[in-house]
Amino acid sequence: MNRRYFLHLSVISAGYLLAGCEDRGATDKKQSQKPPEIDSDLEKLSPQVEKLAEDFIPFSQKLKIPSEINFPQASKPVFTAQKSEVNIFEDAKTEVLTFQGDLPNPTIRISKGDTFDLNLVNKLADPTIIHWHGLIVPEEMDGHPKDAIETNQIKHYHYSVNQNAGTYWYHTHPHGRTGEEIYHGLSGLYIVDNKDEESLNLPKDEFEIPLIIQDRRFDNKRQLLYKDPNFLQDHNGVMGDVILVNSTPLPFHEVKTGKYRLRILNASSVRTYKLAFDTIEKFLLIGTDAGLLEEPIIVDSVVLSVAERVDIIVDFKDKQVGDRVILKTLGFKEGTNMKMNANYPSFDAIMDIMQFHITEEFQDISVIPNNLAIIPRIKESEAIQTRTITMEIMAGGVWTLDKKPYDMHRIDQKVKLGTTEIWEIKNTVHMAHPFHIHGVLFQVLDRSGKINFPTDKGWKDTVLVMPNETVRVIMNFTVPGLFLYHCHILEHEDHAMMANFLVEG
Ligand SMILES: [Cu+2]
Repeated sequence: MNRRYFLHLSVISAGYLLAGCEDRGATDKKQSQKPPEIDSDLEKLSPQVEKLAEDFIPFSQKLKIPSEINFPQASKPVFTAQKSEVNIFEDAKTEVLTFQGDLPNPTIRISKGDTFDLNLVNKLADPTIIHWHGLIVPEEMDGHPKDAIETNQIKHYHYSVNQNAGTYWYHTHPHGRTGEEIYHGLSGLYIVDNKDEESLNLPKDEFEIPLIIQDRRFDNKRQLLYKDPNFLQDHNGVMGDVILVNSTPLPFHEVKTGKYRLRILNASSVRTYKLAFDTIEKFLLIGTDAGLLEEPIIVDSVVLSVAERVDIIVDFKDKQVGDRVILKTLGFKEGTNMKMNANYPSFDAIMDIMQFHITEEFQDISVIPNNLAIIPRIKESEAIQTRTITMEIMAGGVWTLDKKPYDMHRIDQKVKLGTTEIWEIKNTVHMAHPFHIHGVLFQVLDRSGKINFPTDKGWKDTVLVMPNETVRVIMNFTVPGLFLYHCHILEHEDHAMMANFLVEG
């Protein structure tokens, strides 16, 4: 086997040390007294785990924090989509794609009411375009694949931001290559602030941490591997064994004994995470894709599918200097029973994501308010019609919506500007799909399945539709033009699971 694996199952961090890796350092000694966690994947994946010990020490690299481009101070920043070599691993250069030469790409930071202005230069071999995910912008600014620019062309983005404070993101969206480009680096965070939120006194500055989670595959030269041509299952979604946070593999981050606001984005290709902490039982969910919830919800885990964001508050007050806390995924076996590439941890794999090192006492007297935001509920009675969108897999394994493989120039739905509609998204397949609509923010009315998602209570632009489930969402169409709706599993949208709707004025 010439591939090396860095998979890190939580069972290792719980102290179930395998022969030959006792020297992992102080990180795990503290917890090594605890009994191992039961992990059904351990037997299946243990050869990979042994490989890990030879190659890579988890939690040895410091979490990178993206730089920020702040508007309105920033004057016409330039994003040059380009090949770059960066240190994902400290000991090697990895060839990736970046906007400004390094990873993670900068975070866009802008206040409601301000104007966004940026030039995209395409230095890639193929056409590309940036989509501002969750931003309500004019059609020509949205980054539809029909607007992709050729090599060496420039696209000027200019629009005003007039929506809820929230954790949005950006990524390229070229026809058929979105998965490959995001996989190699072309995405980043886009945070909108506003005054209402400032008065809440939520943790900020060093106590506010953006976390972009992505699972990836690397070869033995630390180079990214995308779809494996030998495994057709990769068309169902590319899952990796190395979890990157802000482009850092299994990083650590130093914290104080106080409250932290974590803005978390799942920018993976297909993997859904069920996020939890190993030694902190409860945390607060305070926000979803497009802003704060009405009130915090106490949770012990939160499900985050591709393209979704959560805003959470975790409190390290009961920890002591020297303690370690791991953020992990508990696995999400409900997400699929489709065949995936068996060389990589499956949907139900328990995996570590990163580790927090408690390094300093801190008297945190802040209080998270009970009332965070007002979410005006869109009434069902306002809807002028209900549309049904069906998620399908066609003969030959082609992922589609309504049995029609995506055609960039076909209008699949026509909607009237200024109206409200209910969309009923019906999943007919044994795999959960995150459904994203451009040009709107929506509210989830209900879902037919059994799992209760607390994130359904907030503003959304992406919603996970479980296998054989129907989810109803409601929204107002406020911007005219041609927009997309699609599955946000990147290999599915590239396949054909995407469609166009026209909002007519
Ligand atoms: Cu899908």
